[in-house]
Amino acid sequence: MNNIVRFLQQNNHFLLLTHRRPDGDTLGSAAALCAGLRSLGKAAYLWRNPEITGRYLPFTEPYFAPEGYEHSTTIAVDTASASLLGKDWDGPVHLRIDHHPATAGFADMEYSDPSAAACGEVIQELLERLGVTLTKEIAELLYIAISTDTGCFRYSNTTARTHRHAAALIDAGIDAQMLNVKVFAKSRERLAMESAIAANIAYSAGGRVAAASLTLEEKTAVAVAEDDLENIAGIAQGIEGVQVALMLREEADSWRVSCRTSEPYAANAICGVLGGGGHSRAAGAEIKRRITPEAARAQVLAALWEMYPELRD
Ligand SMILES: [Mn+2]
Repeated sequence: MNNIVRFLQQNNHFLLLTHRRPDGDTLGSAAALCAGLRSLGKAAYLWRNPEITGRYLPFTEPYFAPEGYEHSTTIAVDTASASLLGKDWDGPVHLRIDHHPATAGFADMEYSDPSAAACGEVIQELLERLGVTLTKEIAELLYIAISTDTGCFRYSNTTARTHRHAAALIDAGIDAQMLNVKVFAKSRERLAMESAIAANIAYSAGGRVAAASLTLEEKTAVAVAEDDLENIAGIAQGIEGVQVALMLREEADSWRVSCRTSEPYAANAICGVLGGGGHSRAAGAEIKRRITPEAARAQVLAALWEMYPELRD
């Protein structure tokens, strides 16, 4: 971390990049870093990610770079690979700050701490090292980053360190309860989608495996917004007894696969069979074919069984 502290101190005119389909962690982390750099007298702005959704817009809009802002240093935050760099971003990346396991690097300088539950934890520690005062404004952004990536402190990535970070944020004066309501409130469309998903969950291996899918047609029928699709993999994961939750979501020409697991099953190993990757408890992959939901499920289950034959019925 010493290297990146020095790098941030020595450079200026930052542009902070968020990943594709930006979530609370990438946006909260980038905005908190942006505010922190500004407090050190630096020029810093967020790149206007074209895929940002309404849920996080109010928190991040004040940091968006104005038309014509000339940056000299770019930082990608919470971005595991070059293919996840924000849609339409094609410039160089000077620094990557992340919490995903190391992949093929794409930035000139890289720092990733996979033991952190959220990139927000890494940013919080980095700001402390930079001597940035934890203002309420910065603390709110870090709280959004950490609470969203931990499912409001419920996922297994949550550690004592995560709670210590959150405690420091609450000490800085944030209203955690109000933020939880803003970030986790469920829309009616989301509820309708959850009920559509619940209706087609297939259980196997004595209830240890749950596979669910959402077709484009089903998605259109319940009229969900992009925001409502966040963490749909968590729906099957929250069911009693489920240790491997598989969520398949149809896109125009492909299927997006999300996998959530509990011990001893490794989500990144299962998704690795399909050419994807991620964390041990949460990972993803893509099936780049137009096939039926049944065929997509069969393919994902085959990948699961290849890794864990004992889960085959
Ligand atoms: Mn993250």
